[in-house]
Amino acid sequence: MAQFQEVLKQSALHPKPAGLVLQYGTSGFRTNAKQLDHIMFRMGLLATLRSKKTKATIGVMVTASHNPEEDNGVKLIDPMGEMVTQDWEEHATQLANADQEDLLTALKNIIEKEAINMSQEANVFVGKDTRSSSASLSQAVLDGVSALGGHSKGKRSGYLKDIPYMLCNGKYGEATVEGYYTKFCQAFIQLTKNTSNRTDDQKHLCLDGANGIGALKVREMESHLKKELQISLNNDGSKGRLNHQCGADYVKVQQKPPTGAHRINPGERCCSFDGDADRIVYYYTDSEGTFHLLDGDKMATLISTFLKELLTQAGLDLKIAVVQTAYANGSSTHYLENTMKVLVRCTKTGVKHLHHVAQEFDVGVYFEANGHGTVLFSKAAEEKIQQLAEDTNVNDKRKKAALLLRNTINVINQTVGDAISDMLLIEAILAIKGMTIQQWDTIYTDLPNRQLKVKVADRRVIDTTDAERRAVTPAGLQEAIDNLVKKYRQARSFVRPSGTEDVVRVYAEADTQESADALAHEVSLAVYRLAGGVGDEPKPLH
Ligand code: NG1
Ligand code: ZN
Repeated sequence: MAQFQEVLKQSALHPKPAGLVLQYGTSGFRTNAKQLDHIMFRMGLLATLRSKKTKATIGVMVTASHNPEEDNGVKLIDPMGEMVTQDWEEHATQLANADQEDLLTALKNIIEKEAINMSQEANVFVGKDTRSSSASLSQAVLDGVSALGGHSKGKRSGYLKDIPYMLCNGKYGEATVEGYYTKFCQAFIQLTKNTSNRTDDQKHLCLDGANGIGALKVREMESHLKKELQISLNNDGSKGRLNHQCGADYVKVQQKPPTGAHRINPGERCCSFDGDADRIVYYYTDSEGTFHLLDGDKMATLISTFLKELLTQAGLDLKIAVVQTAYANGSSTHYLENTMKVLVRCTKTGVKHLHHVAQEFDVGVYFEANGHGTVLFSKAAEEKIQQLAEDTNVNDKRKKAALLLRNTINVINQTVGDAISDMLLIEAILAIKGMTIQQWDTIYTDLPNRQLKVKVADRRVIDTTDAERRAVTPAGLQEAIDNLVKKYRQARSFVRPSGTEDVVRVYAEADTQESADALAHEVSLAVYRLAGGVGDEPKPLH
């Protein structure tokens, strides 16, 4: 077939380095940008097949999120804005690793397995972040799309979060970038309309854009906010490097403010996006100059408490749950379950897993501790809220709650975690509750914790179960961890192979920072010894 001839011809321009094996990981393929050209071309092919199969538009995002500037990555987005299914992740890995001469066979295998009608039209949206490698890599995706006769719906050089949004073809509002801003900003203005006496101080937010795409989009969006939110934007991409000493990952892991920000006044509300603006964390410094981080767990708690109160006031019997991963601070889980009486579920790391579980509830609030997350409402829940908001026979209290719920739904980007939408949601809740960032912070106190990385020869020797909280292999590792955990109070620890870096991640929490640090170190040593550590043995933190 002529189509396959074209694939052959084009693929020669995007050759696969011999011997390179890459895995479709937590968030697609991610590695040094120099190794990704053939992957991009092949993902263009795969997205085209996926579009033919689903008879809908597929998104391809060229980004490595919070990774350093020299990395890049790619992930595929399904028609409703979700990550592609497991089967297609496997197809992606197969296609990516096929040797140059086996590419057509690998492609034909997928076509056969999925019974794809090759005469079906295909449409693909391609988006990229601001990395210097993103222009040529996204071109490689487009080459893949056109080699299989797919149409690329414009070379989208913009914000990645609007891709899933537009894929929904208008389900969440007018399907244009302009519609995206208008919808979220209008909902925010509606939500904050009756919060009397908001001073300019309260309307002010200090934002670190990580020198990424979110910063550009916030600039474009600002006028729609009509001064109801006044943003001081730092690390806006005009000079600094992407994610370099700034951004949500830096702030969360280093537990300190980003560089490149203005001097933060005590109590000033600040937040950081990551480079592709799907993560957000909040922070402030207190009058003693101590830094306080409010991460994904704090956001999930604030949001779920707010929604639960509104559902009660509205008299709506809808099932709400919070979905977390093993990295959620134990204090947050304890507070949600025991004080708020909210159902909490734990899944494997990676938003695709959280998203999936959140869909099981009427209202599913999901966040990773690192600030990646959103809220999902079932169709039935949205309908009930809508009906109540329009019902003329309900009392004022119920009606008011229903209207607030309706506007809350409108401020949320339900397709994926979207830092801009999350920011507007948090800002609206704080405004409605008249809450300062310190008051929000004191809802519960985080247990001291520590995350470390251990280099091993092959991280796949670690296999986990129970939402990654227990290691099944190598033999003896889980026992060693259990024995170490017993030595400390309020302690918990687990290890898992990273899906985005060639390391094993170690997490530990305990009643004091010293204990959390010591436990994390001891567990790192156990990993090093039992799972084939390479390089120097991990050293104690103190
Ligand atoms: P890995 O490298 O699999 O731990 C990291 C984050 C995830 C998720 C992905 C995708 C942690 C501990 N892990 O995954 O939560 O955000 O990157 O960006 O933060
Ligand atoms: Zn990201």
